[in-house]
This record gives sequence, structure tokens and C-alpha cells, in this order.
Amino acid sequence: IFYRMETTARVSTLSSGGGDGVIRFPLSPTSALVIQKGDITKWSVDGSSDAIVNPANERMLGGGGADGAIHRAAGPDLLQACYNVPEIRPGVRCPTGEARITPGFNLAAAHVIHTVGPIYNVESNPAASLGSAYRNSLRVAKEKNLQYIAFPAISCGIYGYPFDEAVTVAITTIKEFQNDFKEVHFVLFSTDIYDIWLNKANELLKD
Ligand code: AR6
Repeated sequence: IFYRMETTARVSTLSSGGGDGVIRFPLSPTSALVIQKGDITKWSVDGSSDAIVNPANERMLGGGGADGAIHRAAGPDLLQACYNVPEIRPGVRCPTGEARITPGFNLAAAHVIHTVGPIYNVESNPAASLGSAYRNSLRVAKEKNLQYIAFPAISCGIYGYPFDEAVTVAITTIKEFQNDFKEVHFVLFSTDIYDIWLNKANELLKD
């Protein structure tokens, strides 16, 4: 397998802590998709115009997985900010496929964009919901003029979405925004997901 490797000065100066195997795929002359292994709670590129995406649930008050790790790293102010997001119906602050933004508090990243991916075996059209979760996260980031945004593999943990199906939705949706951000990152926790993401990026983002 050939992985396109562009180790520009920009990449080597990333303060995306914990990340290794950083591979960059140009999306346009001014924009790139960056794939790396690591812990998203440590990620930052530019402490004022960046955000990490939290794979939350509809209640949006924390949980396990990446959501739990993000709340621990951000500190209790994040939970308070989440409480302050209005419920749109009882127990629902962020419906599946939508996104909400809060500050990042003690995180390296300035903002947290909370989104809710589908529970794979419950949703009738999980690909549509997963696409909406990525798309609405990117819309919220664009509204705030953010330039650097990092995603984990939404729905690929507790929510049970097969990696090899999720990756196509993830990358094709990000391609829709190819002129809107300087860098969209995937910060992937496990080697198996990282390898699947790299393979698919090589397939979908060829020149
Ligand atoms: N950095 C990057 N990726 C991570 C990290 C981390 N620190 N920790 C876990 N992952 P999950 P979901 C990966 O379960 O499937 C929560 O309880 C993990 O290996 O965090 O969308 C929420 O409150 C997996 O590949 O999110 C919801 O109830 C990916 O992140 C529910 O889980 C997503 O796994 C959401 O489930």
C-alpha cells in the first residue's frame, strides 16, 4: 500500500499532542485532510481558531468513550456549559445528526463541537445520520470561522458503527467542505481504525 506522505513544515510544527503517523492529503490549494493516531483530548493546532468534535449523546451531559475523556480533560466547566444548552425536548439537547458548540475550557483546543452520531443497530438510515453529524459539525465550525477542526471516528465505539462503512461517509462529507477550512483532522485512537482511514483516504482523495 502506498501512502502519500507530505511532510511539510506546517505538519511538523503541529502541536497535536499525542498524535503520531501524521499523513496529510490536500483537498484544495488552501485546505488539507490530516490523518493521525492519538488522543483527541490533547489535540490543538491554533488555540483560538480550532475545535475538537465530541461524539456525544442526545442528552449532551457526558458519557463514556471519547465523550468521557473530553469532559475529564476539559474540567467541570464543560458540563456546566452543556447544561446551559437548551433542551429542545425533554432530555434532548442535541438530536442525532445535529451539532452544538461550547468553549473547550481546560482543553488545548479552544472549542468543543458536540455532535451525536447514530447508534448503528437502532437507526434506520445510519449513513444519512452519520453524514449529518459530520456535515452539521463542519457547518457550526464554519459559522464561527474556525480553521482547524479535529474529529474522532464518530459512532465507531459504543455506538457500534462498522469502521469500513463509517470511513466512506466521513471522508466524502468532509470533501464537501474542501474550501472552507485550513485543516480538518482525524485523530484516531486505534491502529485498526487509523489503517482503514488511511486506505480510504488514498482511494477517495487521489489526484
Ligand atoms: N481520542 C480519540 N479517539 C477516542 C478517544 C480519544 N481520547 N477515546 C475514544 N476514542 P465513542 P460513539 C475513539 O464510544 O461510538 C459515549 O458514552 C473510540 O475508540 O467515544 O459515537 C457518548 O456519551 C472510537 O473509535 O463514541 C455516547 O453515549 C471513537 O472514538 C456514546 O459514547 C468513538 O467512540 C457515543 O458513541
